Amino acid sequence: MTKRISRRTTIKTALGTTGALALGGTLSVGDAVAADTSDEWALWYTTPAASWERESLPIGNGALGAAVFGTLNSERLQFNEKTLWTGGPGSTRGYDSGNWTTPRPGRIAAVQQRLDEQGALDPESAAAELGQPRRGYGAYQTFGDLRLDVPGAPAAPDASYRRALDIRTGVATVAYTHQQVRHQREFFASFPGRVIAGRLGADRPGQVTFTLRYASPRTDFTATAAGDRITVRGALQDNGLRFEAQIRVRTQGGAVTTGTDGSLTVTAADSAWFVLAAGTDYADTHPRYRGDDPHSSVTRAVDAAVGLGHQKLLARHIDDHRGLFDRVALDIGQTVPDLPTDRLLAQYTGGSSAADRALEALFFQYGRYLLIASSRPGSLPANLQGVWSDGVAPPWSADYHTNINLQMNYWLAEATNLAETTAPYDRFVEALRAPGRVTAKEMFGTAGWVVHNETNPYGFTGVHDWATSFWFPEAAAWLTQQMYEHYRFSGSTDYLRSTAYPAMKEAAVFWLENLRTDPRDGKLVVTPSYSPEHGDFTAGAAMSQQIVHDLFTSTLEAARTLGDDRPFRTRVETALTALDPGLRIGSWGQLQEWKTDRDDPADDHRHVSHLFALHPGRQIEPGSRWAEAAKVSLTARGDGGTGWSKAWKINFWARLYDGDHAHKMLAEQLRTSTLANLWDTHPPFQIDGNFGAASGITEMLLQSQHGPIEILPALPASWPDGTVSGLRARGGVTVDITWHGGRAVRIVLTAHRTGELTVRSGLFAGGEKKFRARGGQRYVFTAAG
Ligand code: FUC
Repeated sequence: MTKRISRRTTIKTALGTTGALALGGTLSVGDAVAADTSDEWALWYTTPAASWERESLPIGNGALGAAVFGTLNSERLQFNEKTLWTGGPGSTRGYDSGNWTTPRPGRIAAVQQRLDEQGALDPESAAAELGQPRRGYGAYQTFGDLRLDVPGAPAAPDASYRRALDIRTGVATVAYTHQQVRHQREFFASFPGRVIAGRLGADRPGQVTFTLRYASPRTDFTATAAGDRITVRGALQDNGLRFEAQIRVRTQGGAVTTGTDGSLTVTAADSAWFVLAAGTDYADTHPRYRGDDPHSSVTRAVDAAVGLGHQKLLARHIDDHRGLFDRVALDIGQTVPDLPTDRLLAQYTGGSSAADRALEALFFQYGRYLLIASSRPGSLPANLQGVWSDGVAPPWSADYHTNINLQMNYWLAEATNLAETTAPYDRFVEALRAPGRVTAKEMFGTAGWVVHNETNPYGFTGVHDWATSFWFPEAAAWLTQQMYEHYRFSGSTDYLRSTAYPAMKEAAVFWLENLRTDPRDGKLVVTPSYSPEHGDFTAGAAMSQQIVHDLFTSTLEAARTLGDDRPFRTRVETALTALDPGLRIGSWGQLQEWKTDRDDPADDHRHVSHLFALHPGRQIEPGSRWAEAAKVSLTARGDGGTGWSKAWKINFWARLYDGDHAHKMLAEQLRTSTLANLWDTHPPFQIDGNFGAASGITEMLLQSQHGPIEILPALPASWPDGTVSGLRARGGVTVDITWHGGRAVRIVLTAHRTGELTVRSGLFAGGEKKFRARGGQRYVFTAAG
């Protein structure tokens, strides 16, 4: 079905051989560095990037990221290291983790009292009571730019120019012809090698000449060059965080000379390649958040990569990347046109063309690519911009917003078969518990752990005073949801016991101690409660209740699975029975966002928080009256919103089994909230929308949140024929589906664990098949059988 248009370039080399060199293949000296420029899984362009945000192409290995510009006479590789953050302990502005700097005994109880009496409180008054100015929060920093100045390169591109990112291999390339010489650059970020690597080649010997230099918007560093190495060292002025980057360059032929300005110049080489490693002395340990000086680990990484050699480094990178990326294949009837990605996007209508399908499939796989590139074990999780961030003052500090954004970043991880990418998330949550415990004690006077609306890598678990976003103690509970999902997908009780359950239980303890009986109806409620960034403070807003309901339900399940002690289980059971579940239908048939009927049918606010129970929660069953009410609310909110909001709506409509509306939201996101480099835009660039959309597309094809595996639950009319393979369902199952005319014709389930499975599809008589699957077995169902 898929037509693949190959633009594999055939190049005459200096040695007189002619051939198309696959990127992963042997690249001999003097040959052009010819990439396999097949377009099926590539983003490509005919001009250099003029804008970091809209056009640069991201590569990354989790800890390190770089944005490739492809500028002809001065290549710009803007790069990041995930832990380079101002703020926190030692910040010149002071730091308090957001905990109240002076005790406020009885303050929360006083607000609860006012809510009991008045029913609502405006956010400004609540912030005056409970907030405080934020100090020393800090911001994610660019590490700087690696510039490759190429003297004599043309100033402007001509028809020979091409800039591409192959998301299947994780290699970015820039190629152009100048004065009959074909030049090519390639860049990748190796997870096994812990480096970013680049190579410059030409199809004639002696044609590679450039100067490599470091540039930064800060002045807190020294850059020195010695031999084939540039060393950049410094400490952030704000908090003294030490950082170091090293770059080493190797050539075939030609010469390398050092500049007193810390640059290296390569002259008349046949080809040259370099590696870059970077690190800081950040550690994720409360309360100091400092570890070893980065010098030796950075030195080891660059030296090991140089020792390995370019070809092996590249081959290992591609193996590692494809080991994750290739697990899922998606064909929704796309034909990849011979069109640069910016034009493909500009021409996209969400209609029935095969080119539109190509963009949708690419966008899905790009979401997976971005997660692989920005979330690997050993560093922090993907932040608001993944790992990519330009400048010293990114939007929202490029932090970890926990009122949806960080959670959304990981919605796709399990179902799209990238469970390994959740390790940094788990570790981040684990690291938040120590400061979160302090906040629970100091602000609430209780046990448990808590974090509010947003956090940084320095354990900011308290509050600030921006009225509409400072208060959200439910965030800790919500964060643990992904961990329980990891267990539900994998079935690993070891993981549940060691990792998920301790975090869940401690979040549950916080709520057991902090719920309060609503004098109006005797139900347990969260108070004060604030539906994210919307409306007044009240008691028992729907999302607050649904999150606690979800946490208690999962904690209880986990406690039973692990056989945790009876008294604790009884406590959770009792609280769950008394808890207001946060589901209520209002006067116009809507699912209420608040406990009282305050919803405005004309309100199109981007947060649709009261539908948490539909997605990412599992409290609302499809076909129920709650699902109907959720649909009324969602319809009223409309199809607009910021990038991530549209992405969430794809998931909602998929969970309502409305594939056409889910597809409409996908089309809205691509048409109005996607930049030329396919980054999601809020605006500005925010990566959550990329991840949320990939999750939504998956939800259209496969769901399992209620237990049964649902095949093609929300297939849109515009995807009548297709195949998907390698998706994961809860219960440890890999799922492959082929469909024709909107109906599944072949389902392959690979069971990784032994257990009862229920599979729902029109393929089965009565719409359902139940059987006991044996771990390691593959089960094939076809229309004929
Ligand atoms: C939440 C959203 C905003 C933005 C911010 C980073 O607070 O409400 O729209 O996405 O996160």
